[in-house]
Amino acid sequence: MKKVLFSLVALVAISSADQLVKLNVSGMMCPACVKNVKGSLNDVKGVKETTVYLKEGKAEVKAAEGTKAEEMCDAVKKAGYGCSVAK
Ligand SMILES: [Cu+2]
Repeated sequence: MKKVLFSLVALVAISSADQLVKLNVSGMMCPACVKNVKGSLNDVKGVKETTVYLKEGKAEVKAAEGTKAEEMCDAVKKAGYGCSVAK
C-alpha cells in the first residue's frame, strides 16, 4: 500500500514539472504549415505536446521543465516560419 501511494505521488510530481510555453508564430498560411510547425516543435527534446493555432498565429507547447523556449523558436525558424516567445 505504501509503495502504491509513493508511485502515485511521484507521478503527480513529474506532470507538475511540465511548463507551458507560448509562442508567436508568423508565416503560417494553411493546415500544412500548422503540420510543419507542429512537427518541428515536437522534434525538440523535452517537448511533450504542441497545439498550433493557425488563425491566431500562435503555438502552445507543453514541455518538460528546463526546455528552452528559444530552442523551440529556433526549430520553428528552421522550418521557415517566424517565431518569438510570447510573454
Ligand atoms: Cu501552408
